[in-house]
Amino acid sequence: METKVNATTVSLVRGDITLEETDAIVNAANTTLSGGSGVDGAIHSSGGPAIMSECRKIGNCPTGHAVITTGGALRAKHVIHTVGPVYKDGKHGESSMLRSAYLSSLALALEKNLKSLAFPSISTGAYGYPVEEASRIAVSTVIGFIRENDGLDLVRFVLFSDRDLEIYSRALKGAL
Ligand code: AR6
Repeated sequence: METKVNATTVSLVRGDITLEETDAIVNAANTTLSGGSGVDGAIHSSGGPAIMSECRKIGNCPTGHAVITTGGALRAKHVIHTVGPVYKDGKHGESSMLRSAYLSSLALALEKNLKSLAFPSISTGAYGYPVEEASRIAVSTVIGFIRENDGLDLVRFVLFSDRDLEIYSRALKGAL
């Protein structure tokens, strides 16, 4: 699914984010930037040690914030590492933290003059965020940001399953 918001294309695809050729891909990292499973593991194993070496120099990233490194051996030139919330019961500020993770990543992309960005479904794997609610937050945050800010040509969500793609497609239709 693909749509245009102002001058920015918003697209949803099913796939592996490590194969994306956008200027940056976003990593669903943890606060220590020390690697892990899921998207984080896939990005470090495909991108090689240059990414971890920059992560070590940066040191850490609080929940809801974002930092940028090289893309190493990836097709994307950069990786934006953000940290989504661990989902407890929805009453511990999870939604605002998730929104903040998306906003910080988008703001960093603009600041670095990047034109295209690919997001995974942040927090909905190991961190347990229910995907329906997370998809609505993800999509509405991205659309709100690009309505307010020019400069990005493409924002893509790369979903790992048909089910997630369907859920994000519903969220996108609902947000337009
Ligand atoms: N491409 C796109 N999506 C993927 C890929 C991939 N290659 N691999 C997994 N997904 P997760 P989180 C999907 O767990 O919930 C790590 O250990 C996956 O199916 O990667 O934010 C970090 O170090 C799910 O839909 O991220 C942190 O400790 C989504 O990406 C913690 O996990 C997010 O799942 C972060 O947990």
